Amino acid sequence: MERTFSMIKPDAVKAGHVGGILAVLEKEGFKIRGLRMTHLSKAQAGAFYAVHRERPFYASLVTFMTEGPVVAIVLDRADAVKKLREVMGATNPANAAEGTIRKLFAESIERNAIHGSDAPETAAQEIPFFFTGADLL
Ligand code: FUP
Repeated sequence: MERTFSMIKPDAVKAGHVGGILAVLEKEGFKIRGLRMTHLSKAQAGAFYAVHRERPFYASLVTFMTEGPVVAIVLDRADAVKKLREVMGATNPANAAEGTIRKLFAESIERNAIHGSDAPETAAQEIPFFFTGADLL
């Protein structure tokens, strides 16, 4: 079993796709171990995406990530990090494969419905950003 972190972004929450996205994740064999809805502050969104702070899209991304609530999710599965990235699809939904979450639910490269950790080490940093041990199974 491997653990990873995911987040349903404000575009997908607003459009009513929380249930649809969780259904895809469960169908693909992920076990939900933590689930929390929250509304990120600018400081929180800026810190979460600090790795992108020099990129031209950073300010716009932070504004988008604070426009409404998100759903933070902790997921367990064999090969969870790699499998989640596959199920999410390409960053730009125009390039995402059929059946992927971004193909099904994303609006654009910025408003792309879902986040998924890019490595087990990243997941281990991102999970405590949203959850304390007592919130997790
Ligand atoms: P991903 O891991 O697929 O979420 O993609 P990245 O880590 O490359 O990018 C993180 C987030 O930055 C994306 F989900 C959306 C945003 N982004 C943009 O808004 N514009 C870009 O050109 C690239 C990324």
